Amino acid sequence: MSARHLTRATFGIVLAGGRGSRLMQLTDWRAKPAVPFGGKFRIIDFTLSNCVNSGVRRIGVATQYKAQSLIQHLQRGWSFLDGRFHEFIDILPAQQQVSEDWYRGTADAAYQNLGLIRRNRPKYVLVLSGDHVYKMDYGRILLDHVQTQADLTVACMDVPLTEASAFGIMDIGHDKRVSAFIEKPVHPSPLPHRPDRALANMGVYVFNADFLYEQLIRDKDDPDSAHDFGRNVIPHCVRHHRVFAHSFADSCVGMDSCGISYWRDVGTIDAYWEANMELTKVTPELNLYDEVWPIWTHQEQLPPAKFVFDDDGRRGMAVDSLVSGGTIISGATVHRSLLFSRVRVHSYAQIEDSVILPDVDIGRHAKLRRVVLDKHCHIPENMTIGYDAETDRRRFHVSEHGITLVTPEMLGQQAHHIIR
Ligand code: ADQ
Ligand code: ADP
Repeated sequence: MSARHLTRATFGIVLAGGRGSRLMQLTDWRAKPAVPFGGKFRIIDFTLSNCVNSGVRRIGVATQYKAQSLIQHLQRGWSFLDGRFHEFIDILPAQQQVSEDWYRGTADAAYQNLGLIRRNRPKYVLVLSGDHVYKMDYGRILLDHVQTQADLTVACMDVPLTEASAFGIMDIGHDKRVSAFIEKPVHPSPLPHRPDRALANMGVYVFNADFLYEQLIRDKDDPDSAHDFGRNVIPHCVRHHRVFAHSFADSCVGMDSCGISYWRDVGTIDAYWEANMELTKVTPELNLYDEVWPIWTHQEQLPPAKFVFDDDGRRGMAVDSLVSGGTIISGATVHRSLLFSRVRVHSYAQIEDSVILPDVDIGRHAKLRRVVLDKHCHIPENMTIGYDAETDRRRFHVSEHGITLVTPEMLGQQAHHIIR
């Protein structure tokens, strides 16, 4: 059977209800999957693009926490799938449809939408997280899944042992059958031949559809379960059923030139800043220019980015930077930074190593270094951020590695969020 047949027989459910609280105030008003990334995308675009590019085009997105802007993004940017060809993205908000509860956990989010999944009669269900930035051809994990005759296949990659406690960690045999799985172990066990690495669950699961239904129905009545895939469903399946691992390295795409498997959690301000910064390198690991594997998103109709001399003849310029449509840099200098859409940078301002989200205005003589500026911030003239952590800490959030996060609220600028 070809990968194309398998992806067509698959329903994808994207879990997008988590808060992502380690992103601090960046997720005060939006769910983590809706956080802008890479100059013009939102985090969820990567998972959804993987689905669409792989040929998995029947998709449900389970939302819960602060879902308004996520839903808006999906409606505006992802409605191009054509129902006439049985292709769609359905938004699945927690709505107490089958019980009194909101989604109690990730498995419950799938359980509460069982009717909708079933109605589509898929052979396989692909369970995904909307939280990660990566490219993956899901056709390859589906092929593996069918070949090994698994009930469940879990995508995995090896991670440094020092970071392994943040993941579900598994042991596998020579045939790649998973023999043990522990969610976020305090003392993770290393890979047999690599004492410094451990095998991590990426949160990408392929279930035989009937098998998934049985597991979700069993789990929902288990009083000891938190109704979570990682904590409950996957460990149970590993103990009682045929669970196989699929190596991510075998299904990553679009990085042929460097051969590295790119996957980022971007779960903290530091990781978020770092992953954005990587894109300003001459040849980043994540190739956004890959025409074979485009990253789809909501495209606003905006004029091109503009760089102008100001009245004093100062050159407006940006180097080693990504600058989006509708942005104007006038008499200001920008280095190693990402400027999203509709940003204004005024004369004498200096921006370095920063991530500037849409609809931001940066006043004259402002100086920003290693800053993440949230949407709608207005930086007053002469303000300096990122040069003195002690001063910044009084008003803003300064991360462990010294990245300053600035939101409109921190600048005392709430009102225009609500009246737009
Ligand atoms: P975590 O990412 O910590 O670990 P979790 O917090 O459950 O697991 O989030 C998984 C996904 O579900 C995220 O995309 C999140 O947005 C979403 N989500 C969380 N709660 C939800 C809810 N109530 N309704 C809908 N969606 C919800 C998991 C696995 C680990 C694995 C890592 C890899 O459990 O074993 O190693 O992913 O990142
Ligand atoms: P994004 O589109 O990137 O998620 P927005 O700034 O548009 O970011 O905010 C997301 C949602 O949160 C919107 O519904 C917005 O109206 C709401 N919101 C943002 N800030 C506030 C605030 N201070 N008070 C009330 N609602 C807010």
